[in-house]
Amino acid sequence: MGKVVTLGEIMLRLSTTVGERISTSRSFQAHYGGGEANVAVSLANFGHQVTFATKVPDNSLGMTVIQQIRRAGVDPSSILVGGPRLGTYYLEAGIGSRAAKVIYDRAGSSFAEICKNEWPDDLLEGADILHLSGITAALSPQWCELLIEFMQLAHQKGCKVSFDINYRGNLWSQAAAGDALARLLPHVDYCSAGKLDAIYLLGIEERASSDGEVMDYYQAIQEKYPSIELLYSTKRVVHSASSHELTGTLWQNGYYESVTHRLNPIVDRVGGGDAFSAGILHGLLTGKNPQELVDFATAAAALKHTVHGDANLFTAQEVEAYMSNGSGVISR
Ligand code: KDG
Repeated sequence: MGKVVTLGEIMLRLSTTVGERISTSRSFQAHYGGGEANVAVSLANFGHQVTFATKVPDNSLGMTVIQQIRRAGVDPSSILVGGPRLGTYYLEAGIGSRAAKVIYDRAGSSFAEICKNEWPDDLLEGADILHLSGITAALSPQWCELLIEFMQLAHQKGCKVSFDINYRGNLWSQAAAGDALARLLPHVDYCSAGKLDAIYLLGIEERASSDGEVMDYYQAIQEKYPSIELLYSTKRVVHSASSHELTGTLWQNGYYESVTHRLNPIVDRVGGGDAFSAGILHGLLTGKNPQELVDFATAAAALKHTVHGDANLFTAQEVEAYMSNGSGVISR
């Protein structure tokens, strides 16, 4: 098993029940989530030693985050306490052909306000992987600089850098994200990036549909950023908000695709990408081959869609049992 540090923002999520709009909802379900926290929880469920670094305010919301992180089996000792507030996001659940909707209320959060490294020098000591995401770079130009600093520090300590582009259109423009990614990606070893990221954020020319397969984009990203050893993302076929088909794809000295899973019904799709990333990192830490990596990660992501909240709560044994019973698989 491995040692992983993830660093990013965690927020209070307030979600409507299915069939309610935010404007008329009289009650909201509370969960806590954030891309890097979700990866941390999932990896802890898979049995790894995981530290989650973030900053939360010194109030009941901040203390609840710390309790939840500890309860999930993740080390909360690198959660800084202080600053103005916990970010919040509202989720209006989708149904049928109506997609879910997200409203962020996160400006000025304790985490977003950070502008220099506030963590002790030993944060990355002994870590195999540092996992970060583009959501953090979107919070401020200072955070983009800090991410580069953390990536360089990780490499000095012999730790691999995992990075999920995680583009969020309601946080920044494609042009701003493109500029930041051009500075971040030269420091990345494992990267979650797909065809749309390649075209709209990384300046890779769109291919004609006949030869526009995801593997061509992976190859083009890898040529542009040769430090990236591994690229991965999922392909979705959307039938309705509650019925999708999911296939995992991966590039590691060659192209690999998982079996396709049917997700129907979908209870909650938030965090599906993070469950996939955690599945990939788990596979790397346990010496799986590329086909096993992508199959495990896709099954983990498929299971995430069956539970409420942002984090994947399944163990590696449960993911493997789900893979071997084959119930969600529609193509091999
Ligand atoms: O990947 C899931 C995340 O989007 C969710 O947990 C909330 O971190 C979040 C964000 O910034 O949207």
